Amino acid sequence: MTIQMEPANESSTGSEDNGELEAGRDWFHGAVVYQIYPRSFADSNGDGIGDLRGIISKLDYLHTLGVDVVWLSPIYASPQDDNGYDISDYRSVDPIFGTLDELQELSEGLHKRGMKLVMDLVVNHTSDEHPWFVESRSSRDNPKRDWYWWRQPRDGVEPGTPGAEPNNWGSAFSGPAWDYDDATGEYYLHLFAKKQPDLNWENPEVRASVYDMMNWWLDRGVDGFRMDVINFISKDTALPDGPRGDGKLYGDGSPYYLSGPRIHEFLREMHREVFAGRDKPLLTVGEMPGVTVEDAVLFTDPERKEVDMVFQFEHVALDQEQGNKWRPKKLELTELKSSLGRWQDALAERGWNSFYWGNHDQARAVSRFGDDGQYRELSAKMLAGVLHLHRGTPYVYQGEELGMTNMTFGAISDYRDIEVLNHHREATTHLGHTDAEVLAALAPLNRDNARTPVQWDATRHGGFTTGSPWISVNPNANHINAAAQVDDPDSVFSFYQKVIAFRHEDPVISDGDFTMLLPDDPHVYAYRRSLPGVEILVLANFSGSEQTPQVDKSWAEAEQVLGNYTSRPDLHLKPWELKVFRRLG
Ligand code: TEU
Ligand code: CA
Repeated sequence: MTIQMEPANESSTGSEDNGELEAGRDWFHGAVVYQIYPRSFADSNGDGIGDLRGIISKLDYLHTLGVDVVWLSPIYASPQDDNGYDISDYRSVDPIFGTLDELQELSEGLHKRGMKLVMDLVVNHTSDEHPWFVESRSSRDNPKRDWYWWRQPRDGVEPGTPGAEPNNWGSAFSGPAWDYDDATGEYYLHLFAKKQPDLNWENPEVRASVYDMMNWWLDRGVDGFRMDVINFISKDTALPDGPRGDGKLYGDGSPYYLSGPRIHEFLREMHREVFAGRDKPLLTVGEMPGVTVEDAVLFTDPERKEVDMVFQFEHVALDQEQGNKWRPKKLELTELKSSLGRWQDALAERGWNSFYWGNHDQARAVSRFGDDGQYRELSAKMLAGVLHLHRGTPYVYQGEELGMTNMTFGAISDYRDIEVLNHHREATTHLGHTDAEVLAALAPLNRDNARTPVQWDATRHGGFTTGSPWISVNPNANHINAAAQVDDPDSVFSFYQKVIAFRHEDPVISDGDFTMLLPDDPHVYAYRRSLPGVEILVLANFSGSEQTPQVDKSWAEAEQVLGNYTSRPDLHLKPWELKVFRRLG
């Protein structure tokens, strides 16, 4: 079966100027992307798991919000060990989510409303249940043996016992990055879960098969890909031991696979084999944990033909000791500004930024960067403004537009995420921590915070399901929900509508220059955007106390075009206030 897509009707989303873009200005400069994590979005059949039919029922909601693109986290056939990031068939839809026909309907429904569909591409690894891996593990001389990373046990150590792994790398989900396979007496590499063996991109057949699959999806009308950990696909084939940090059981292999030796070559080859010559506007975004600004410029320089933009992780590592999410610490606003400002500057001439506060792997934006108590609505709106008015393509993670918060889980049995469950087991059994200590440490930044279901209304389970949800719904769904917000002009949702429309309508937002102001102010995030003849000032208070930022006083006379309080013609900021001024000249 084929998914026949209609041409996108741009006229309804505010991106109607797409046809008239100046040369060199890419369409996605003016676009906003919305991420759907299908398992937690909307359940249509009462089995407690979100599905495609559920998404289809919310297309008008997305259209009302005004987003241009939907990025759909994986819906492919999968044993669901990592909620679909472990794929066993790239060309089919997992029955828990629906059917290929329903995906076609979703795609057509988006296109009809002027939105695009971007699929998740998970090709650093497959599921261990993918036929490629089933074959690969079947014998040492199977033709697909070399499609994955198989290595001999370490000399002199009993195979299958601790220390016999081919190197000391740890997996992102605790334990070693190697699993011993009795049948053939070798280990395979898995940078993530055991059920996520890494594909060997050195093998040209692997690359050709991936490109083939990508072309199959594009031919069926999808509009691009978000590429999972795509900067991990090229590994140093010597697979050397990595440095061992304090209190760590395993070594860090990332120096040998992060933006590895052939990464740019692989992405350029992918571009040539998959994207080149396709004339409709597509979107490619590479998820790249640990990517440096220098490399990001190379990845996103349009002339190099690699990807349109990358997700970088610097600003979501600032609230942790040494980037360890299980050791949270207070975020310093000055560090956040210096980090995001550096990315703005580095990609000003060449390349393009993406911007996000949250996704399915991160804490909820308002709980993390704002104040999810007394100032929840104000700070959620402020954060929306600060993020979306930067130079770069903004991403909204489902529920963020409602100001959804982190979840308070009780016991470890309330969690579902493999990363959390594995870490809890390792920390309590091998690192000597108590259950209470581990639960306290993982509360603020664990991934399940983002995975509680979208809160649609105040009915049972937040209107997400009529059955029993696969993960608890946040009890605050009784007052934080879509039904209460969509028609309320003062809601967080309505504020998101405004900032999204702002990008669509004002070229100074989509394409203006960026200048960070007041880098040393510990409470105020301030920046200017400008094009010849017009400039915008963004002032945002990241604190619960009043602030008077030291910016050019003449701005007080400019028109205030956006704010989260009633506008006042001055430069003072109330708690968590956002003020945006615009002037000509
Ligand atoms: O995430 C990649 C990644 O490195 C992390 O953000 C990871 O989720 C973890 O939080 C590290 O602490 C991508 C996907 O977004 C994630 O959901 C998958 O679990 C992972 O790849 C493996 O496919
Ligand atoms: Ca369902």
